[in-house]
Amino acid sequence: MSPTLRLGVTGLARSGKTVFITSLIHNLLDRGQLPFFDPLRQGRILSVYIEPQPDDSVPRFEYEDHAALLTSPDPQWPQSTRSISQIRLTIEYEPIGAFWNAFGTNRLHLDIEDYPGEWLLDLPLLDASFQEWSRSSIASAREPQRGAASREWRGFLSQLDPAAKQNETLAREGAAVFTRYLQACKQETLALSALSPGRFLLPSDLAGSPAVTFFPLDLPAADREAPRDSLRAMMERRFEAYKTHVALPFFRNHFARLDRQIVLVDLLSALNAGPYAVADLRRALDEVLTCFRYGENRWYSFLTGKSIDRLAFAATKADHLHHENHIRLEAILTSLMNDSLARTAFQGADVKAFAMASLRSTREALVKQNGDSLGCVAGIPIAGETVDGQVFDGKRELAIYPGDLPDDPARVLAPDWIGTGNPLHFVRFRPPLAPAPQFGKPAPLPHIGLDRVLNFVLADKLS
Ligand SMILES: Nc1nc2c(ncn2[C@@H]2O[C@H](COP(=O)(O)OP(=O)(O)OP(=O)(O)O)[C@@H](O)[C@H]2O)c(=O)[nH]1
Ligand SMILES: [Mg+2]
Repeated sequence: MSPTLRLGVTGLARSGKTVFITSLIHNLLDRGQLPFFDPLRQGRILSVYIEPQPDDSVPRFEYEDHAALLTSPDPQWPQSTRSISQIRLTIEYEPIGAFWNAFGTNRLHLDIEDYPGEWLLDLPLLDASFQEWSRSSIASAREPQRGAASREWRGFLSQLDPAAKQNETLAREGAAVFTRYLQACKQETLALSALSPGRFLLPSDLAGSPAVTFFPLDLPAADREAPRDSLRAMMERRFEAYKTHVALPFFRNHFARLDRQIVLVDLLSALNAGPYAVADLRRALDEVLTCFRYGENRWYSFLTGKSIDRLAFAATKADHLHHENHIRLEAILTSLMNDSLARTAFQGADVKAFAMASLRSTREALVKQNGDSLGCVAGIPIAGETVDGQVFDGKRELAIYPGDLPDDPARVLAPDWIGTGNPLHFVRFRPPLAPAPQFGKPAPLPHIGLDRVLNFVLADKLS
C-alpha cells in the first residue's frame, strides 16, 4: 500500500485552479524547471505517471485536453470549471538517507481535485441560520459601493412581506433577481469574492431545483415564529435543504477528506478593482479559513477526524507584474492572510503565502520614459482587451507598464491609496506560444514560483 496525499486546489472563481493543476502535472511529468522543488533538485524523483483515480464516481480531471489546448499552436485558456473532477499522479522517489538509498524506491499517490471556486463559499453557510445569513447578505447589498449592482435586488426586497403566504412564482422570481445581483458583483468592475450561495452562480445539475430557489429576507429584529405556509418559512426550509443536500455532501465527500490545501487567490483582479474589492477578498479569505478550523469544537469536526496540516495561499497570475513587484504581491497576500488568521483565531496548520504564475504568459522588458526605466511586461492581450481605448485583436504583442504595488501592504485597504485613478492596470494575456520541444518531448509549461509552492505542500512527503 503506497501512501496517498489528497491535495485540494481551492480558490475562488477564476483564480487559476485549472491552469495551476494542468501546469503542476505537466511540469512534474515532463521534469520542468523546478529548481526550488527539493526532491527534484536532489535527483530523487525517479518517475511520475498518471494512474487511475481512486473514486469511480467522480469525473477524471481532463488533464490531456487542458494541456493540449494550452500547448496547441493557437493556445487557449480552459473554460470555467462547472463540476468536480479528480486525477491521481504516482510519484516514485528515492527516500533521503543511506539506508533507504540501498533499498530502492518509495511511492506516493498524489490525488488532486478541481472544483468550481464558487462552491467553496457554501461551507461557511453550514454554521449559519437563515436569519444570520439574511442579515449579513442584505447588509452587504446595502453597502454604497454595491449601489448600482444591488439596485434591482433592493427594490424587489422592499416590496416583500416575509409573513405573506408562500408563493412559488415569487420564489423563482426572487432567486433570479438575487442571482443577477450576485453575478453583477462578480463582474470585473466590482470583482467581489465573498458571494454565496455558490450554486447560485454555478448551479451545475441543480439549476431550477427548489434547493437553489430561495433568497434572503429582510427580517424584523425581534425573532418571531413564522407561520408554516409563509414566505419566510418557505425560504428558511429551502435554505436548510441547501445546507443539508448541497453544502454538507460537498464538505463531507470532498473537502473534509483532503490532507493539504492550496488556496489560489486572484489578488490582482481585486487590486485592479480597488480597496473595496480587496476588503471583500479578505472577507472571503476569513470565510475560507473558518472552514479549515476542524480542530475546534465545531460540529462537523466529528465527520472527519482529519485536519489539514499545511495550507498554502498563492497569489496567481504574477506574470502580470514585473518581478520587482512579486515580493510586494507576496507581502500583500501575507498581510491580508495574517489579518484573517488573527480574526478567525485560526491555529494548527502551517500557513504560507506565495506569489506565482502557473503559466507564464509574458516576458519582461524595461522601457525608458523621461529618463526613468519602467519595469514592463510584454505579451499578447487576448482579443477584446482594451488599453487606453485601443481594442486588441489577440494577435499583436504589447509591452505594458502595469504600475507598482504599494510598499506598505496595509495601503491596499486604504480607500485613498488609489487617489483619483487606479495606478494599476492589468490586461489579460493569451497563453504563451508553446516553446519548441526538447529532445523530442514537449517542453514543460513555463511558470513563476510553482516550484516553491510544490516544495511547501509536497517535499516533506517525499523525504
Ligand atoms: N497571465 C496568466 N493568466 C492566468 C494564469 N493562470 C490563469 N490565468 C487566467 O485566469 C483565467 C482563469 O484560470 P482558470 O485556471 O480557468 O481558473 P479557475 O480557478 O479554474 O476558474 P473556475 O473554474 O471558473 O473557478 C484564465 O482563463 C487566464 O485568463 C497565469 O499563470 N498567467
Ligand atoms: Mg477551473
